[in-house]
Amino acid sequence: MSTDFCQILCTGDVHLGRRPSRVPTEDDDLSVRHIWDRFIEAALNREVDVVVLTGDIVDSENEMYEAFGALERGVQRLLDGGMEILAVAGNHDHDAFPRLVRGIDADGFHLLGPGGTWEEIQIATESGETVRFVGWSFPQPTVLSSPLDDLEIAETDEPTIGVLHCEAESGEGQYAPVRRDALARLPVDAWLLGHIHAPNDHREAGQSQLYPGSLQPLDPGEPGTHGAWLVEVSGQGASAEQIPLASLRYEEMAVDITDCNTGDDVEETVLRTLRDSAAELGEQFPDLRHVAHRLRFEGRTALHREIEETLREMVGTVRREVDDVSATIESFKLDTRPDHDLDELARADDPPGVLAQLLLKLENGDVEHERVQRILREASKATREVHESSRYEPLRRDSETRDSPDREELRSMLYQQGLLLLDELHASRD
Ligand SMILES: [Mn+2]
Repeated sequence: MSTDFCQILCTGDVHLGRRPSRVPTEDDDLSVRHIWDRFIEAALNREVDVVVLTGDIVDSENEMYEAFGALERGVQRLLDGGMEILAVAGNHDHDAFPRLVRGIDADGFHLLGPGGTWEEIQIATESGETVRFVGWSFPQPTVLSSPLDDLEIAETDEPTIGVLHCEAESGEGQYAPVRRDALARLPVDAWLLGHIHAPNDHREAGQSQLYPGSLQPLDPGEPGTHGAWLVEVSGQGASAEQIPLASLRYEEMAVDITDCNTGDDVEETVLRTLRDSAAELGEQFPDLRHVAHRLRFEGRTALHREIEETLREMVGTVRREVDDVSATIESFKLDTRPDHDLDELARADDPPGVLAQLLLKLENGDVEHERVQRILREASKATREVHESSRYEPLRRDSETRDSPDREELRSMLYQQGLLLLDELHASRD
């Protein structure tokens, strides 16, 4: 019945050896290694023809020993199951991955294009058809030019799949930058890509350009559904479907607290939000075990100071369980608006009045005013110093904390801190 020539299970950016950030560390179900094992199971259970790995499978900076063991065992199981494995090396494993392939030295385990060259390989599948794969591997940690400059592919009748670890977008960057239209001009039915951790099944001029994304999300900058991708190749081209294998999900969510009158009300609202979220997502994704929430609070409230304290205590300590799924708060942001009448307060020249004048300017985005300019400059200098401190170097590997806050983030941080200060001034006057 099926007209498929070839079934491929694809993943990339596994980063074996890294730990997902801001989740309970004692929980082995959330480890990358655990989801890697799940990926191997999925390939075996589905009896796919080929497993494609799009680079950065191991993270050479961390725990190499653990990563190597898990990778080696997984590859061996796939080979024993009669599967072909095609891989390219990424910027993080340009050195480690080729070494591993040489160590295993099996006919079914192919590293495509070692040392920054292009390589073509034909795979004959059980249906008797052949599929052509072309691939290129990172030779060093950074590559400033497009690998496509050295690629020539002959036209053929066979379906062709390209495998590449690269930055596909504008054609600029340090990690093998390529333009999407340049990818689309080549006689390739589907590109299986690596490097960008957000899953994206992009179509360019009818060609599939799939970023499978990280197998298990690694930090809050990788929200949404993650997992492997099942790619089916036929005479008509290729189609891709995500298999949500990840046990972890980072979820951003808005919570309106306009109707909350006390800190206890807020706590109750948050707990209910976590419970509902765990229940709903757990039902939708059977492999899910943990949801780390980033909560954004909205609405009008006079409870700023109290909410801030309540929430600080809840982050990292509160845990709600529904069936197999637990829910925590990874961080929160207050986008609430004050119950104070800022316009009214701003008419006075006492400390709350001066603060209210400033808050109104921040709120209206009137950042050209001299005093606002000065405060933004000082805040920018202070945050940059902290950000550039060598002490926090490890945090710069986290996509969340890689860049120091931009002007808009600073404006919003100052606004919220100003509201807290206003509450404080009111409390001390009362
Ligand atoms: Mn990469």
